Amino acid sequence: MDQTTAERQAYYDKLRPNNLAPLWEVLHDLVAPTPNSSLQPAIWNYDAVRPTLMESGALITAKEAERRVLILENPALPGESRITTSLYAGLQLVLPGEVAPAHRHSQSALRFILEGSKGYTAVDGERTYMRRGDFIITPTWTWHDHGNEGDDPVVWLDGLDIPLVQSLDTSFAERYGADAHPVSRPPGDALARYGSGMLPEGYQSVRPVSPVFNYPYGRTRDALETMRRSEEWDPHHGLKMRYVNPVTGGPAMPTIGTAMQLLPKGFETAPYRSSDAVVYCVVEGGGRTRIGEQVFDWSPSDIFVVPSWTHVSHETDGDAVLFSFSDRPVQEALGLWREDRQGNLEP
Ligand code: GTQ
Repeated sequence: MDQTTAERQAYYDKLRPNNLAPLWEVLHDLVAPTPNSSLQPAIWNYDAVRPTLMESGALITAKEAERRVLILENPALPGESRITTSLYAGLQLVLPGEVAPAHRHSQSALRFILEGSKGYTAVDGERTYMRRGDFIITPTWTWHDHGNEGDDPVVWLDGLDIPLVQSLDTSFAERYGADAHPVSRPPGDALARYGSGMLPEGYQSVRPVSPVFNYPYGRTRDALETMRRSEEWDPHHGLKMRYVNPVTGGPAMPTIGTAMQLLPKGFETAPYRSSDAVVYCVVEGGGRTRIGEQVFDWSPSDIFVVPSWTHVSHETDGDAVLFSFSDRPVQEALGLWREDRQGNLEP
């Protein structure tokens, strides 16, 4: 240690007991020229994870677990229950006849359905039945319980803003005290009322969340299939549609943005990056995605994550459909969101 280093170290040692620290030692990490995320790109192969998930079904009931979920942890952040810096993801299993009891919390959740046809989620008094490819929301502080009335396991991908809420220290949660919250409206009511290109006379939205809480895959897929005929492909995204709150045109929930994109057979997207780390779930088709320097092959139900400000490009074998979610609405609301369509692969 030279004289200067020793003097400075002695000075820093005096600071610590007083809860002080020198900015100049950390400034360039704190105020980085580009996001210096510690996230790693990663993929979860559904066929490989599924048997392990099913094993949990014999180990604990949905009721005892409250939510029987395997958390998808970013490999760079083991034990932190997060797939990106701000978002949590997990695979939830509900076996035939099981219920996951009613509760509510400040964290917002999305469900993206992978398996089963008779699973349901009830949100604030309305049940919605869930099928593969359906996108369902449980907005902040809404009562929700899940169940399975069918003969096959029900599995979905959960996406929650748990780490974001954690970093703001705003977690509140309570149990309803019974398995199910009372049902007061017939299934499909919200979609008919708010998702038919009309709104009830005099309707005023009271919260920044979509009154539609199930966006069925049939409608999404039909929309993409009809639009593909116009052949207007975005070089970076193919044909990409964002899920919106029909009242505002904004995202379905304020903290998590979601999209579905169609990439036709043989399509290669141009390199793209954005400041939001993105979680993808393959709905249909096969292909591969380059994330930074790594290439990940994927097939239906695989889940992969792209870190912030990392180049991503997709290539498909057949027609492919990808669901994705990120914290983009938060970044946009705060004026932080950026994208780079230059495709310049220099760092
Ligand atoms: O279904 O309410 O994956 O509260 C994590 C926390 C799911 C849920 C999760 C939750 C839920």
